Amino acid sequence: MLRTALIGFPSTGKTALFQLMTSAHGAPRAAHGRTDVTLGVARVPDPRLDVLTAMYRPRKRVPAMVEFADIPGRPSGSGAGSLLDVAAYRNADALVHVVRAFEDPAVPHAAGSIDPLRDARAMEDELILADLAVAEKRLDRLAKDLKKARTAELEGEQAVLAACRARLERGTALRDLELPDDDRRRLRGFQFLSAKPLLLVLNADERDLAQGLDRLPERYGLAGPGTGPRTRAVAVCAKIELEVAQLDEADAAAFLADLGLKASGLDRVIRASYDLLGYVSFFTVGEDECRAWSVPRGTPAQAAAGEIHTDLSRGFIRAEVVAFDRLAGRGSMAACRDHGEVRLEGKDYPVADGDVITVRFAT
Ligand SMILES: Nc1nc2c(ncn2[C@@H]2O[C@H](COP(=O)(O)OP(=O)(O)OP(=O)(O)O)[C@@H](O)[C@H]2O)c(=O)[nH]1
Ligand SMILES: [Mg+2]
Repeated sequence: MLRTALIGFPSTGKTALFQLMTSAHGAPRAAHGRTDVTLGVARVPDPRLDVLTAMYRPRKRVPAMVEFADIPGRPSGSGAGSLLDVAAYRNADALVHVVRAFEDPAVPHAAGSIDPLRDARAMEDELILADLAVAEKRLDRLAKDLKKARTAELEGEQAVLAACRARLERGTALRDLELPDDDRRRLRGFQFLSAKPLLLVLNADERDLAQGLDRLPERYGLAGPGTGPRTRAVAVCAKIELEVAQLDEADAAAFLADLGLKASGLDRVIRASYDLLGYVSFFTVGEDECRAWSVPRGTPAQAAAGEIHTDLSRGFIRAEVVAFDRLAGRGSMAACRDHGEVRLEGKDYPVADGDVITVRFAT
């Protein structure tokens, strides 16, 4: 399951967004050993799963899921330590920075005024400072160890960490750093925050709805040229959309249309996250269960099978694959077979978005 953590200064709407994303799916729970970290799960909306469910009428319908961790914000300049002691940030596949754009005299802004670009940059600086603290600490330790014994591995680690430190000292995040696989492996354990893909969620003012939310991140300078490949920005209006989410489906759709929104906040945030991370969905079907799964684009069939169950990966023989569009078009797996549209693929086959997969495996 894809794991994300909400990051942001106080009173930006993190908890409101968390509720918007996760309210449809069970009660949130406290993270292990922390009372200030709340974990919740969002179901990934996917109309294709509805089509498959209508076709198979399974006992269970299981959407793909994304975990969100909600953590109270601390004011800008709280120091690197304030980010470093939250494991949910370090364990996340992506960070979601909730940036406040809504005005509300009843909800004071920690920095005294509304300025999304300033806040986005301030958070970037916090991430960079937190990483710098980690890199420096490890480099000090390495210098001592290398005096005792020089090994190629330690020297390699020192070289790549020094490159990271130089970059961080220039005020640049590690997100877009291109590295050979060896160096990537050396850095993995540090879980650098500024290396994680970053989704900026602009929490818009109600008045912004009139002009539409699509272009809002760009208008604030949070999207467009100059923002790196591993960042995305999307705008929501958490408070209003939370109210809409409490309506039944038909009313909610009508209300969203009234507001000029093409999709719900949940939809837009999830889609932006998938796009950011390069995730694709594949499906497993049957009378027992129809289910959506998410894997990074290009994941080989054998590894994708491992998402379902480790036995399926271990005993993997072949994957029977049919594209969702074909299956939906023909109306049944049998018809797809008759037309030769069910392919047999080996363990290295890169799973494509919309693949409906049956894993053949030996126990
Ligand atoms: N007007 C308006 N108010 C909002 C919006 N989103 C959140 N709020 C309000 O702002 C206040 C703070 O929102 P929260 O979601 O609790 O903010 P937070 O980021 O979780 O705050 P911390 O956990 O303290 O860091 C609450 O009173 C919300 O109702 C919004 O889009 N518009
Ligand atoms: Mg909160």
